[in-house]
Amino acid sequence: MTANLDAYWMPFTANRQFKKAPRLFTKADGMHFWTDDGREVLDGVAGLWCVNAGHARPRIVKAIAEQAAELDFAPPFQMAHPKAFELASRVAELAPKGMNKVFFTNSGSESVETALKIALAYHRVRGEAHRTRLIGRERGYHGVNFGGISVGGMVANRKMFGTMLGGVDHIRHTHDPLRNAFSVGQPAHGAELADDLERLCALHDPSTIAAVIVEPVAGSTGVLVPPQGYLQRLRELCDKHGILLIFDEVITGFGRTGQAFAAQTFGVTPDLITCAKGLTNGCVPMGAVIAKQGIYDTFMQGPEHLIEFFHGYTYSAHPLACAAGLATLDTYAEEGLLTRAAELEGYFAEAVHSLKGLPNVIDIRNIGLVGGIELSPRPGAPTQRAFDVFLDCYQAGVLVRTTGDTVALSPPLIISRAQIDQLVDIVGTAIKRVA
Ligand code: PXG
Ligand code: PLP
Repeated sequence: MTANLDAYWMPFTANRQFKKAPRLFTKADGMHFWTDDGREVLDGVAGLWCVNAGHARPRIVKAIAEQAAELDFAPPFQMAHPKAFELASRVAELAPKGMNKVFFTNSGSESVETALKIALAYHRVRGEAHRTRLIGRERGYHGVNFGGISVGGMVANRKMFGTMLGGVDHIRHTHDPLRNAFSVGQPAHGAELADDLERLCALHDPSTIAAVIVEPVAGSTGVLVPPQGYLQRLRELCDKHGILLIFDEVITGFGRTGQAFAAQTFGVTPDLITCAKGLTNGCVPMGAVIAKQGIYDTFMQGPEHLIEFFHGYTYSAHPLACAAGLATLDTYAEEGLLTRAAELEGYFAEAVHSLKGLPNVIDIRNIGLVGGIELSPRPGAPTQRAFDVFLDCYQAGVLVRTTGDTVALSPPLIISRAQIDQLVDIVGTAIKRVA
């Protein structure tokens, strides 16, 4: 490692700690990374919940290289290129029935901002401009831009940034370890927590509320799986009150829960879906908002020569991202990856739940190919126990992710059963070692 580490201000990182003992990857292939000193590291989190087909997939690599040579950029406003339409059609085919309009962005955070703006503008175009309120959920993560942190519910991501958006409120989170600890799959208790939306409707009046945004499975906040019946109840209440329901599927999209989208896994269709990450297998930044036909149609009024929605990014539907996206969806289809998490769910659940009983393990949660192992915090030093597990795993050759005192696992969907065993074994050893 010869580079000077000074200039790079690292995101979501303890910069000074990192720069004293840097951890660098210089190569990746399939299920593995390699460090700058040549060690092989099993990828237990699909990079950052995004490399769903594994690393350096030949089809995707080739598509990006060829696209860069053929058409490096095309302006996305009042112009386009063929692959943008092709990818939108392919995403619409995978989405829940009736969700068939796709707006491209460059990240999950931008997808969230876009969805919130679509919701507000939609009501206004329909003549309900009084619906301006946005409702999120405690412990929600919706990226880091101002709309996303406003509807989000992670204190550390909010407290430094002033008043954020006005007119935002939050329903309660669903984490209930007293009733649900060590649930396998969806916990039994908590559907009634969706009724918290009625409290906000009573407080603000439903006619002021534009949209509710939730993650079907909350990822960044520690893998919170929706209680049985919870999402159905939320859908019913939104319908009853004319409120749009947005599912933030940035993590759950593209096969993580056993179907293309968690909406399909749980059998609940929202009005808007935000996605990113797995859309391009993490290879080129890209996100998208998928909308119901009726929402798009509502915008398509007024004179045809006028722009219907004043929103977009310089890099919306970037040719490299579209090429990567098409090759990614081909790879998922050829290898049956979008349903592989359903096939492996039982095996994976048994493996992660085998950690029950290890020192300090206070809860284990799972769905599809996502697992969360919650540890009791060290007295006076929250997050440090889990971070020590992360460091120990890294030394032992496995990459995991921690959030608070939860260790999160979300491996590429190509993982083998033997690799699941290896992953869980190393995590278990680390938990014992740092106890
Ligand atoms: N919504 C959800 C539900 C997400 O999980 C975003 C929005 C933002 O996406 P971008 O592409 O702007 O990062 C995310 C991203 C973690 C972790 O540690 C999770 C995310 C990002 C970084 C870290 O769990 N999720
Ligand atoms: N700031 C300035 C000065 C710009 O000109 C633009 C885009 O033209 C932006 C921000 C937004 O950039 P992007 O479209 O990449 O989000």
